[in-house]
Amino acid sequence: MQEEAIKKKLFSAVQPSGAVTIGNYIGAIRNFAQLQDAYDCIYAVADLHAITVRQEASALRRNTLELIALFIACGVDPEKCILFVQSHVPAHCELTWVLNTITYPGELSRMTQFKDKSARHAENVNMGLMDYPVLMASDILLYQAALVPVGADQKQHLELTRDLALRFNNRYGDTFTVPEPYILKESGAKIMSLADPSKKMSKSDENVNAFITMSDDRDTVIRKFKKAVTDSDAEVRFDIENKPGVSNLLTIYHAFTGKSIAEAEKEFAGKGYGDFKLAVGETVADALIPIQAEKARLLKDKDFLNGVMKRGAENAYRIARKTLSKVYRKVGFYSGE
Ligand code: AQP
Repeated sequence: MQEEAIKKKLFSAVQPSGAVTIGNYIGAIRNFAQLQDAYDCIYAVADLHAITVRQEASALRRNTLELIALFIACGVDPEKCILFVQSHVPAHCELTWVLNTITYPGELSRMTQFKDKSARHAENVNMGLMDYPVLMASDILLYQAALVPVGADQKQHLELTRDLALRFNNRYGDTFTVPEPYILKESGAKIMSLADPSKKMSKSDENVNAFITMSDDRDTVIRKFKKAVTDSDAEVRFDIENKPGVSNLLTIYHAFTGKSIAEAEKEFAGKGYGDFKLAVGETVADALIPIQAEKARLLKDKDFLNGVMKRGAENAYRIARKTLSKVYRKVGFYSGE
């Protein structure tokens, strides 16, 4: 008898909350293609998450389409993975409601991201922002994902997902797979702001010099790297504590060249920060060009992208519906059948 190996399910998502940065790319998107042969991958454009921070409607629509194109341009193959837009599968909101009833406000108000984003968007601290981790738990649990590739910044949310899965399973019987973090081999999966290396690089940063977007042109990339905050000595050395700016640039250089940090330190030994920043800028700019060209080509074929999204949502819904029916049965919703 022929045995077919059952692949583990892996889920990840990116918000269309702005132009995607090289932080999102290094920490998430570029790994997605590498994982698609070994795992059953489900990737979403998390537009429901994005509106927890105010978005302009037309920009959100454009960013959603662009993000689908970017995933594919970065090697995600819609024939191998499920690639879809979160709001196209209503089960995400439906499961969130049920999970809300086993989540305590204290555990949500303690979340670092909630505290950070509340401080950054003080004029719009809404319930959705607080409930963000429960929606994220629903994303993962709906697909019975065993693995979730997470950057350092999302570990706390994954912990909550595991707590909610266990809590639900204990109360209602075995329902959800309890997911494990998929720790990426790359060290330094967290890329910091170019303007303030104590903060993570974020696409919603108000200072455009703080991040490099995947669509920045060559001159812009180089200009932003030239402006990157470093320190007052002149040694290119990896030391997060004392030289966070230089260490961040070395991490980016390592991510785009595959050279080890030690090799990079050697390469720039005795050279000034000017040369170093220029080399990092040129390397990143060169690496972005083919991705940008492929994305532009895909964006010209909207029918193709719409087809990918439609098929993705149908396939996602097929899996999500099974989990949701099970949940509804367990909590006691009358099915009418
Ligand atoms: N700076 C980063 N370094 C490494 N990985 C990062 N990720 C985000 N920023 C970095 C990873 O990207 C994935 C998708 O993130 P997201 O868009 O869903 O939300 P986020 O983490 O909140 O990303 P941003 O850029 O900071 O968005 P905004 O500004 O809208 O909040 C995740 O896997 C994340 O780990």
